[in-house]
Amino acid sequence: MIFDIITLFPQMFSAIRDEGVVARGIKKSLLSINTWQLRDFADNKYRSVDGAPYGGGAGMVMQVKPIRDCIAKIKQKKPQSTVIYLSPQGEKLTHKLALELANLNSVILLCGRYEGVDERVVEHDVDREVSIGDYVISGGELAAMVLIDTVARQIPKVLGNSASLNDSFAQGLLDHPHYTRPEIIDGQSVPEVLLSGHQANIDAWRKQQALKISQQKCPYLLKK
Ligand code: 4H3
Repeated sequence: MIFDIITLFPQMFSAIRDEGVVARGIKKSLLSINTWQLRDFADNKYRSVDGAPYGGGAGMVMQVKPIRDCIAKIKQKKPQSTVIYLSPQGEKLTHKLALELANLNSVILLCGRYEGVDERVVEHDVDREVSIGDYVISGGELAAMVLIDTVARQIPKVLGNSASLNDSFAQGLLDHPHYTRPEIIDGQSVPEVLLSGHQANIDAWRKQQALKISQQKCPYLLKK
């Protein structure tokens, strides 16, 4: 899977490119991350890509032309690419959406800054708008990285031992609690069942814990 990212801050993506699960996926040639500096598509010597909003008000708006030209350039080689704009107006990023996006071969992630992009980009150039939650962040880059990480985990072989099948959300639930050595610390002990060696009982306990925690913290997960 290829991610082409349109951004004013390409360096930010070193955070996922250099370390962790995404970095491993890149090393195994299962995914790649290409960044495109939007300023390279500016048509003025100041490399400016924004303008004041029609109608007045605070902040700046990202102009259509540089974005459209950058998308066209990427699509020369990958005409089938799906263009995703990260914004609070988007469809909520969930495990289900991550599974769906993991089937795509090439994705263009458009990262906004300032007040966002000119609406005509959303109308004409964007295939899908995706949101990581009901809050505003200062740029689309962090949202794009969240999307890449969660989608990458669902691509077969990116996780060492196909652990994505173990993702709690693969069951549509929150995770059960985890424990490791030592057996007792500061008077706190590990639940007996986990030391029993009886795998069926352990599995049943974990399932029951996952259900209980999901019911308490995210009851809407159980309504599905
Ligand atoms: C995504 C992007 C929140 C989300 C974002 C989200 C800056 C979008 C700018 C950028 C626009 C103004 N905030 N919830 N911020 O996924 O381009 O919103």
